[in-house]
Parts: sequence; C-alpha cells; structure tokens
Amino acid sequence: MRPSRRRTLNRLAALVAAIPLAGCDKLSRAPWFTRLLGAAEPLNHAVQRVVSPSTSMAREFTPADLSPEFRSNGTADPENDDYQDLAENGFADWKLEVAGLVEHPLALSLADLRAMPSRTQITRHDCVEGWSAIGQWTGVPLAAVLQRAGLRREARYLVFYCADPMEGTPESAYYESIGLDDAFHPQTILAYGLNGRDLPVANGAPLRLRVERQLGYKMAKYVMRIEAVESFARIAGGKGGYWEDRGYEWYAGI
Ligand SMILES: Nc1nc2c(c(=O)[nH]1)N[C@H]1C(S)=C(S)[C@@H](COP(=O)(O)O)O[C@H]1N2
Ligand SMILES: [Mo]
Repeated sequence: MRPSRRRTLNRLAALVAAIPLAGCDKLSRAPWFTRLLGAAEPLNHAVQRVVSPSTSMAREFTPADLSPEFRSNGTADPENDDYQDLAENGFADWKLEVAGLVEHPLALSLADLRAMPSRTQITRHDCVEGWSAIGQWTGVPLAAVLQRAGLRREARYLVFYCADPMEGTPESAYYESIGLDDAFHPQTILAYGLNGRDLPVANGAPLRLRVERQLGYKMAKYVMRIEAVESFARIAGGKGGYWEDRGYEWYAGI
C-alpha cells in the first residue's frame, strides 16, 4: 500500500474509533455524521481492497459441489413486451449494447459473444437474503468486451441496464454498476451459460453479469446495455444500483 493511502486510512480509522458508541441516535440525525457515513463507503471499499487486493480470486469449486438446482431470485421472467418478443425468438434479435465513454460503441449478438474468448467457472453465489448456490457459469470475460470497445480515460464505472421493470414502469428497471478493478478481474464474466446449458430465463437469459467477489444483487440479469461512465450520481436514484438506491451497499464484498 502506498504510504499516503495508509496514512489516510489510519487517520480515518482513528476518527471512526473516536466516535462514541452512546448517543448514536442523536449522531445519526446530525448532518455531519450522515456525511461521515457517506464518506465511509469509499473507506469500506478501500479496506476491502487492502484485505483482498484487486487481484485476489473468488474460490472456485468442482463439479461435485454443484447445487442440484440453481434457484432463481428476484425477477424470474421480465414483464416487458420487448423482452418477451426477444425471448420468443430465442434471442436471435437481441444485441448487447456497449456505449458511453468508449472509443467504439458496440452492438454484439449472442453469436458475436460466443465467438469471443470464453471462461467457465464454478462459484458460490451468496444472496443477502441468506441463501447460497453453487453453479457453473460460462461466458465472455468482461475485460475482453471492454478491450474491444476501448474505454476512454474518464471512464470509472460500468453500468448494467436490465430488461426487467421492478415496479411495472420502465423507470423502475433493474440496474447495477461496478468499478474498473472488478470490471477487469479475470472472474468477471458476462455469462450466457449455466451448468453446461444456455442460461435459463429464470437466471437472466440471454446474458447476466458474474462478479464473483460480491453479493448476488450485483449480478445483473437480463443485461441489455452496458454504459461506461465517470459517475453514476445522475442515474436513477444515484447510488449505482436498484437495491443500492433502496439502501444496500454499493460495494457488496463477501
Ligand atoms: N435484472 C435483475 N438482476 C438481478 C435481480 C433481479 O431481480 N433483476 N436480482 C438479483 C439478486 S438479489 C440475486 S440474489 C440474483 C439472483 O440470481 P438467480 O436468479 O440466478 O438466482 O440476481 C440478481 N440480479
Ligand atoms: Mo439476492
């Protein structure tokens, strides 16, 4: 770790330790404390990166460890006419859009994605709701897609826009975002296969994100578009994801 970063972390840690535990109620209403908690989010991320550096790998399992069934959670079949039309046609007309702060905006079909380098990994999925499942995922490393698109220097996050409206309206569509360290991590893939078969609709067909060092809600299903951005502050609720906008952590390290 760079000495300057260590100093900052030490100072912040000392500051957090100095917060008295009593009177939390009053504290949580104080604007400066809310701001400090906001500031603790990048700190959480920094601490996580020290504890498990960006090169660390999530554990991988063997075929004997596979869950008999990989359950579905959240949306199991998007209530969206456009999506239903695409699904009826076996996603032959679906294209993944890659846009935003990239040199070459892309529109990739499933065939295009399958022709790119692929990676298969058996990992455990942990959902905040308290269940886990082990599955074998096959897909294209996100890094390969980003290399083809050419990220511009200003890009800091990747935002994933999904097909499924959570509350009936297009504005309530599921979305997620990740930073560049996870985006270029070798286990971060755009998966089109689960347990040796095409990805089922219940698990996010035709394409879902796998970010193996984070919790299940980061793993956007039904991905339609990826946008490279400098900031996600002006997207939807501004917190970087559907569940983040409702109070979940943006960096959901396991
Ligand atoms: N588009 C979309 N992606 C999503 C969700 C969702 O409802 N919609 N749910 C999330 C949650 S909370 C979990 S645990 C996993 C569930 O993935 P699975 O259905 O393959 O089990 O997807 C995540 N990605
Ligand atoms: Mo979840």
